Amino acid sequence: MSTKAVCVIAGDVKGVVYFVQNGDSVNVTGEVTGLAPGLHGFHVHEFGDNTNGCMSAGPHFNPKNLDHGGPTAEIRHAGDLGNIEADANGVATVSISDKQISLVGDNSIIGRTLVVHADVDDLGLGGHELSKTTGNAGARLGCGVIGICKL
Ligand SMILES: [Cu+2]
Ligand SMILES: [Zn+2]
Repeated sequence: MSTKAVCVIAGDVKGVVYFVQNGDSVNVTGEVTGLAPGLHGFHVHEFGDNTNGCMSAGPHFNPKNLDHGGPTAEIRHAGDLGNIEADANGVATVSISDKQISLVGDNSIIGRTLVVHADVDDLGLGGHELSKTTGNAGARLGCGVIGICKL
C-alpha cells in the first residue's frame, strides 16, 4: 500500500505536485509555474497515457459516473480538484485536501494523469455546454502521470 505519490507536470507549464494519504483525505501540495495569472482548472484525468500529450489522458476521472462539479460539491467527478490560482509571476502554490481522491482502493489516482488547464474551471455552474463535463476549463497546458513515490 502506497501512501505517497508524486506528479511531475510537463508541457507549456511545469510543476511538481505531491499527494499524501492522510486518513480518508489526500493532501495535495506543490507548485506550478509558467501560468497566466489567475485561476486554472486542476483535475485528475482517467488515464495515465500521455502518448498524444495531455489529450490521451482522457476525460476527468469519474468512477461514479456523475456530472462535473466543484471540489466541495456533492455531485462531482472524483478527479475534480477545482482551480489553482497563479500569482502575478505565474506561480500557483497548490494546497488542497480532498476526500474523493485516494491513493488506495477503487478511487486510487495512482497511474492516472494530473492536468492543468488554460482557463478557469466554472465548477459546473457556468451554463456552458461543457460546464457539466469539463467545467469549460479550456486547453490542457501541462500534465503528468501520478506515480508512487518514496515515503
Ligand atoms: Cu482537466
Ligand atoms: Zn470533472
